[in-house]
Amino acid sequence: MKAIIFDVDGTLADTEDAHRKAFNDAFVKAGLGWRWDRPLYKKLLSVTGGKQRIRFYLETHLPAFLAHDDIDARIADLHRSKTAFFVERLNNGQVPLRPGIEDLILEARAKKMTLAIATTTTPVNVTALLEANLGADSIQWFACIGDGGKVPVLKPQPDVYHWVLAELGLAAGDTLALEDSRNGLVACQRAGVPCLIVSNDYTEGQDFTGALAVWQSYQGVTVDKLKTLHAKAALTVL
Ligand code: XBP
Ligand code: MG
Repeated sequence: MKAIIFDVDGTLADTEDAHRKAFNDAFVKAGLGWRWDRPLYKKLLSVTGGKQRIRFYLETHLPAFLAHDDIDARIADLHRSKTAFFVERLNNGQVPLRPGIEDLILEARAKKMTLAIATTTTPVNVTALLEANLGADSIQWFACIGDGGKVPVLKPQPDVYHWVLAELGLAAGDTLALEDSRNGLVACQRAGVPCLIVSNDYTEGQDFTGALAVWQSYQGVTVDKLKTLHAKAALTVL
């Protein structure tokens, strides 16, 4: 195991409720009567990417709205507004890292492991989350940051993992990805990247067949535990 690749949403932090509230803030600001509650948002999470998620909502709940000539621009405007509300929450310190994540990152850094990020979210969301929780320098701790701005096609397609592996110059099997969702797991599988799932309230109960393991928390997770898991997976493949 030469590198650990971190997903962001649901892995570094339980961000999805903050995303959900930011979408709702944007809908209110735009004078729309839409409101995404938790059960609805859980369903909408089947589609990654905020713009794609808004479109999916319209397709499934308000198909007539899609007939607007300027629908793409409307969705883009709504998403820009949502991102501003989300970043405001991050900057206000309202989105902490998942318990155990900071210790794991600091230990991995001390052990000179290569760290990377593979996410489908908007780039500014990643930098704001890292800066708010780990300090301004922390962006430099990651050898590369693959995000929704680097690749056009999001998870569950493997593009962001291919991009990260190419940047790192490593084979998929030499890395370990930390993910929280089925879409993340499938992206890993399609790229051949071994994947540990640490689930959360939004992703618990999804189909995680093929994950190296499914855990519920990062508390007590050490680099050695990850290496043991990774080594066992390599043996199984042989
Ligand atoms: C996370 C996502 C993201 C966020 C929204 O998926 O699907 O789209 O919910 O972010 P993953 P944006 O953890 O698998 O990367 O609104 O910035 O797209
Ligand atoms: Mg995730």
